[in-house]
Amino acid sequence: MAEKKTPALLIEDNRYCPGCGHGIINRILAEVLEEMGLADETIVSLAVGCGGLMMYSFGTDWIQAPHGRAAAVATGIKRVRPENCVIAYQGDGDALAIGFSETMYAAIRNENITVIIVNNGIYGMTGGQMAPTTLPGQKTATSPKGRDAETTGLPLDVIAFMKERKVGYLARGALHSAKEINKVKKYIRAAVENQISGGGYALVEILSPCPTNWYMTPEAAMKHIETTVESQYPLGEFVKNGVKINA
Ligand SMILES: Cc1ncc(C[n+]2csc(CCOP(=O)(O)OP(=O)(O)O)c2C)c(N)n1
Ligand code: SF4
Ligand SMILES: [Mg+2]
Repeated sequence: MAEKKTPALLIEDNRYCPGCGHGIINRILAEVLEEMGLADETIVSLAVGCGGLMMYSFGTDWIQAPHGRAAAVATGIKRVRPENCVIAYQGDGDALAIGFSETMYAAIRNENITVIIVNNGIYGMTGGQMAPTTLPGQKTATSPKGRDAETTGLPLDVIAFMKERKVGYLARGALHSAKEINKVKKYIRAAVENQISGGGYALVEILSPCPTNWYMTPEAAMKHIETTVESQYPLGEFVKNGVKINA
C-alpha cells in the first residue's frame, strides 16, 4: 500500500495534547485544501481556544478573531476578498456560547463562508468548564456533580437551529472511527465546494475528543463519542445546495 504523504500545509508538529481531535481535523482540512488546489488561496479566521493553536502548525494565512467572533471576522474577509476561500475554525464554547450571536447571524445572513465547529463538549483550553454542548449528567470543572439540565437547560444542537434558516450546507460528523473520519473529510470538502460555487453559509460540526479534560485515555475518549455523545448529536448531512435533505 502506498504511504500517504503528510500535507505540506502542516508546517510544524501540532501543539495539541495526545489524542486531541483538533489534530485530526487540521489534517483533514489540510488534505481537502491541497486536493482542491486552495492551499494558497485560503484564509482561516481562527477562534480563541485550543483550535487557536493551529496558528503554529497550519500553513495557510490566518487571522485570530476575538473570542467568539470568528464568523464575523470571516464575513468581513470574504466580503472584501471574495476570491479567497475563507474558513472560520472554532470550538464549541467559542462558537456556541460567547459567539452564538455571531454564529447565528452569519447563518441568518447566509454569508458565503465555511465554518468548522469542533464540539468537544467543554471549554478545553481553560481547563474543562461546562459549555452549551455539555451533556446532561456530564461532570466538568464547573459541574462536578454532573450537568443539571433542570437548572442549566439542555445541550445546544446548533444544526437543529440552523436547519430552519436559509443556508447552503449543514453537516455533523464525528472522529471515533476511520469510517466516520472519512465522512468528516467528505463533509468538509462539500462545505468548501459550497463556498466556491457561491452557495452561501456552510457549517460542519464535528464531535471531537478532549482526553485531557474528559480524564480519559485517547482510546476511551473515542469510544465515549460513539457510545454516549453521538446519541445526543445526530450525524449526517442535513442541508445540501440550500435544500434540507435529512429533515
Ligand atoms: C473575552 C474572553 N473571555 C474568555 C476567555 C478565556 N477563554 C479562552 S479559550 C476559552 C474557551 C474555549 O473553549 P472552546 O471554544 O470550546 O475551545 P476548545 O479549547 O474546547 O477547543 C475561554 C473561555 C478569553 N480568552 N477571552
Ligand atoms: S485540552 Fe483538550 S481540546 Fe485542548 S488540546 Fe488538549 S485534548 Fe485538545
Ligand atoms: Mg470546546
